[in-house]
Amino acid sequence: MVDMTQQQHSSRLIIVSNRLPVVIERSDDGMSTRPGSGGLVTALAPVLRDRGGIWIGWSGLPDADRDAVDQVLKESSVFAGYELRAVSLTARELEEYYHGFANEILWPLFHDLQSHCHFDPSYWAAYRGVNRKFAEHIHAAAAPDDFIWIHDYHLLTAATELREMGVRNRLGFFLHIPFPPPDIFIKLPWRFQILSAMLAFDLIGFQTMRDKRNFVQCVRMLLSETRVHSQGGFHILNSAGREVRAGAFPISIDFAEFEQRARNREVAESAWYIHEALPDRQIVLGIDRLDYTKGIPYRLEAFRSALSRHPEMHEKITLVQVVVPSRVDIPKYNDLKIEIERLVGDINGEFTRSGWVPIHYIFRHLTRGELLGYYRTAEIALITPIKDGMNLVAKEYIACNLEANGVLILSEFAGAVAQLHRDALLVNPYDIEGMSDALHTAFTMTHEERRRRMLRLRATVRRYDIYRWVEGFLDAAVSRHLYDFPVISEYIPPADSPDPGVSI
Ligand code: GDG
Repeated sequence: MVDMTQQQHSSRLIIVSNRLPVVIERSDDGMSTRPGSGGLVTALAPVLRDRGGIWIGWSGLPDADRDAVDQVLKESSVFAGYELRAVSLTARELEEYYHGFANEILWPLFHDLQSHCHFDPSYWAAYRGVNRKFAEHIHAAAAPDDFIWIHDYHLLTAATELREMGVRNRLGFFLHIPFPPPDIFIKLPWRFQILSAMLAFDLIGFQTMRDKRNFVQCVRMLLSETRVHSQGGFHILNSAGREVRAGAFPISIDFAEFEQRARNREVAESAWYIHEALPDRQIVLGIDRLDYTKGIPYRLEAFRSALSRHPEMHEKITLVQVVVPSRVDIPKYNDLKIEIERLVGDINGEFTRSGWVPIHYIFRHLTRGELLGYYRTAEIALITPIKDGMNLVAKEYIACNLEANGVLILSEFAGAVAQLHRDALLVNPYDIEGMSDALHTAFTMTHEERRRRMLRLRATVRRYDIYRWVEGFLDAAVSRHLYDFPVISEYIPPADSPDPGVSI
């Protein structure tokens, strides 16, 4: 593998994402910034500093004063060690490109929820316009040798805009969310435009083989003049004299950092207090942003089913369900919140006994310390999205499970399943009784079995961490070799088992 840090830095790295990796705050004294959280920025920052680099993204403030934003970013750039450049968006652009096209069309469609889509034609024009705006900023910033790495579903058409502007740089793209199968993708009124725009990149990274396969099948079906073959783990697509490579690069976390922080005293104390308040019971942890892709209502029904079918679990198990507020001003999201709260109320009303409330429901953002405390102390993590690009919560739980006594129950439709399927308990997130069985299996699993599985899960996530992911993508962009990822064979539910979730 090419060590990017040892390359001579003639080629800078330009990262482009919808949001910048800093949060800009307004106050009476003007503007200030604080670092955003997340493994992506932690992993990319050293590479950006070393090679020289620029991060381009929206400032996070609609209709903001450009000069003031540029000034505050200039100061933060010195601190970050690489340059931060803002793309400014109007409130209207934000409404139509971000809330509209990205989050009312691409987000639900790419998570197989076409009935949630709102195919408003004005959103498409805004999406193209904002992608062009991003492209203009990239064009202005890039030198001919720079490698440009664009992230996620907000910017699918940026490369074609760049090519129209005459930009010849190598362009990489990584999709953080799933790519849907052809039957679903063809519902998109702008399916040809989106797909052909993607072919303006040189390297397209997906989270899993499943997503890469879906993309290739869509290209085969809709862009029949494109020739496709596979080579060295990539799919190579040839169209209009250009070659595009598609590969699977499962994203990960900074394992060492999570492990180390989970070990510190504040987290150990927080973990101790959580269990002290819930003595003699196993804690089942669910943590999700308020979103209909997370499968929260089915999960609550599964917990209800487990309590109904297995009375021996009463008073011995507590579900801590954290829901992080998100988009509550949108009616669909508020409806979901009401549904979750109704279910929690119903289940608690039915099963609560003196000294035991089966579901502890938290509707707020946890501090990092609280989050790690829950990760460290929960005996079971219940992660059941109906579809998810990867799901970093699963990997973070594993990294923080220092005692190696936790059980991971994981949806078959989370991208993380491709790497973790051997040692997690897999469930179909629509199968309430299957999930209820998996909860019982986890609850009764022996200490030895838990340990055996968790140690292997930890070894996998430790080995394939976020640094390896960054290195692998950049390596593939430069050297044309496939990233060595033996553990991401596509997960297919076993045909001979009627209930893969609990077959061990
Ligand atoms: C996309 C894809 C893909 C959550 N609650 C709290 C909190 N979190 C942090 C977790 C984790 C992150 O948020 C959520 O990570 P996910 O992987 O679930 O998803 P996203 O970043 O939203 O979205 C996803 C990912 O991109 C990466 O490619 O895995 O599939 O949808 O890091 O720790 N953090 C704190 N308090 C909380 O209450 N502090």
